[in-house]
Amino acid sequence: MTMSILRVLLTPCILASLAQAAVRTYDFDIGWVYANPDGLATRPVIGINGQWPIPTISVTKGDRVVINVQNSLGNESTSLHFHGLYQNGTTHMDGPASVTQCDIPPGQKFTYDFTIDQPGTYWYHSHTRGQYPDGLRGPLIVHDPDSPHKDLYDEEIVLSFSDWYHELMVPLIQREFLNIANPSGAEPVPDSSLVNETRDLKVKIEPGKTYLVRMINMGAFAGQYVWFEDHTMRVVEVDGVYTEPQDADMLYLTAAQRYSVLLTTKTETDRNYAFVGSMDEELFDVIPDGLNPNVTGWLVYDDSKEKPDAQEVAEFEPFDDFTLVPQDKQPIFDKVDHSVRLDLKMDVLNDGLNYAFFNDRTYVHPKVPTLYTVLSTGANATNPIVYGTNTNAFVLEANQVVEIILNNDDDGKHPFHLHGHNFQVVHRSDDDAGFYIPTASPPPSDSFPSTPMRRDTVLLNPNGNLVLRFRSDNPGVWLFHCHIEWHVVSGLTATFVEAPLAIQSQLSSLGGIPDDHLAACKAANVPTAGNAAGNTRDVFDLRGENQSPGKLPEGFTARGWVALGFSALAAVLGMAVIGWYGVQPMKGEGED
Ligand SMILES: *[C@@H]1O[C@H](CO)[C@@H](O)[C@H](O)[C@H]1NC(C)=O
Ligand SMILES: *[C@@H]1O[C@H](CO)[C@@H](O)[C@H](O)[C@H]1NC(C)=O
Ligand SMILES: *[C@@H]1O[C@H](CO)[C@@H](O)[C@H](O)[C@H]1NC(C)=O
Ligand SMILES: *[C@@H]1O[C@H](CO)[C@@H](O)[C@H](O)[C@H]1NC(C)=O
Ligand SMILES: *[C@@H]1O[C@H](CO)[C@@H](O)[C@H](O)[C@H]1NC(C)=O
Ligand SMILES: [Cu+2]
Repeated sequence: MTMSILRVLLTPCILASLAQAAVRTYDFDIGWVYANPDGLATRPVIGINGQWPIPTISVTKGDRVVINVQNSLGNESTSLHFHGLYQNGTTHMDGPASVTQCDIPPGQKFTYDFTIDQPGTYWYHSHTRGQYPDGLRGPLIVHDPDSPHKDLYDEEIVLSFSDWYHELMVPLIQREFLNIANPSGAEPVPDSSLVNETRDLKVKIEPGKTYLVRMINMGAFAGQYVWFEDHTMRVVEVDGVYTEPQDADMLYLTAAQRYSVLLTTKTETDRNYAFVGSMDEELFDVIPDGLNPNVTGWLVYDDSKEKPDAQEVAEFEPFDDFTLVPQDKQPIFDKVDHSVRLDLKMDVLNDGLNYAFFNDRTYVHPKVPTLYTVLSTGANATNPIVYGTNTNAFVLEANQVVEIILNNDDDGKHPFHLHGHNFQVVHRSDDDAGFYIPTASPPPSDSFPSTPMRRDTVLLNPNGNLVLRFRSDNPGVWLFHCHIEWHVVSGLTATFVEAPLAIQSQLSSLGGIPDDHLAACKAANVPTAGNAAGNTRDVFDLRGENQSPGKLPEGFTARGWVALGFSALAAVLGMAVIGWYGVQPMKGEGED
């Protein structure tokens, strides 16, 4: 990695306690490069400064980070989100396009500037529609001189796990996923599993030491089972939250989850050990012939010795994260001020495509980024109507205990992520429990854990439910969405507008949205004021807003549509074949 991209400038600090705070400046030129990470196909990937994998952002708690982005992709817009960071006071630096900023069009520059005041294992990735699986995803590590576990380990290791596609996302979305030939919404199945964006990772370790292994699932879709042969993991952090140590033989990392574990090496160096990331095939509608869901890496004690193949495990029995206890023992928020219920389902709309819904609405991005609507609608910003009919917007008051009840009316697993916060996971049902019934017993609320685990991404079980709680102490516009990128594309997103009047005063005290952010909108021809439709005069008039296709006519079932979709496809293919024959020169024609 070229060190010129990282300039560390020490800021003079008046306060001795902040003496270590630094400004870390990164110049990120985002552009296409070619790579072949699984050895099976060379393809264009999105790199930074001509390199892929992209650099790790590695800072110390308290640092200010300045990232100067140049979009050199030429043919795609982009954005960066810093997954898990609270962005307290800087919601405009959170990253999601059409939410807290405009997409950065090709040729434009855009600066992210924020302070990180939380320790742990994070990552950063594009938050432009469907883009990060093309490679714009990397670790973000926040070191903590005050970590409660710092005396328990000698060194750190960072491992990313991910799924990988040989095709680019744009054609996968258009030709396979959102296509009338796919009315059931089957997600494209990855071609490979990677660790550190390769299938050949050797991790050099020394005997008789303890390592802090930071693991991140940066994938688009697949959860990964992870285990180290003959070595126990001791979990000490999830998604940036320190936990009471607990031993685990196998972990399950959904897309976007992180774990830090203590791993103590053996005293002998007589052999090397395999470790495995294994994609959860239950997520896949079909398992293509020849798919290898596993990636093997090695703990290398002695490089001259064999790197053994992984042994087969009979069953996947991962550690249950629900049993984790945060090290700070934050008590359960037991008095809920505002409960939000979200019912999830998948269905076909009248364009024949399969979408994802919360409460019968699929997310469609507004014409004006939601944050800019907050800033330009005055006191009307507290009225959810101004954010549009397809943004699933909820306005939260400041400093309340907010609860999300999430009901899964779908037979798939979904990893849910909230921006701007972590949340207490106070209840998670098993598969097929149906909708959560708050008043029923069991589970009465006194069966909730007294110090629930907190994290920022959590798995919702098939046809099951989840109850999450957090305090609305961070004014901002924060998305809540499934972290399977296919489901983001098909609309499984809600918008929390937290303390909108406080956002207005916070940002005006900073001097408003920075000029380069507004310039990106101008270059992209995106309005920066008014309601979701861009109406500044009557903010309750949403005419012209972006909306989803309409519902299927009554009595027209998705199953019926599947059948029709296939016959329509057959007809289209038939016509195409006829058309193709039609343009072939007739035998003998034009030969005289
Ligand atoms: C953008 O450019 C890349 C690299 O040249 C190319 O592979 C890709 O197909 C292009 N994408 C679109 C959407 O045109
Ligand atoms: C894995 O990748 C991360 C991020 O690029 C890097 O910091 C780390 O050193 C790599 N680990 C190994 C064992 O090479
Ligand atoms: C992947 O690993 C699992 C668990 O060990 C095993 O059952 C499966 O056979 C492996 N698949 C391949 C293709 O090696
Ligand atoms: C954000 O900052 C405020 C004021 O310092 C603090 O009370 C609050 O806990 C912070 N919220 C988060 C999510 O860090
Ligand atoms: C709220 O919107 C209505 C309708 O556009 C407008 O008449 C009113 O002045 C707005 N209120 C404020 C405080 O901006
Ligand atoms: Cu999902």
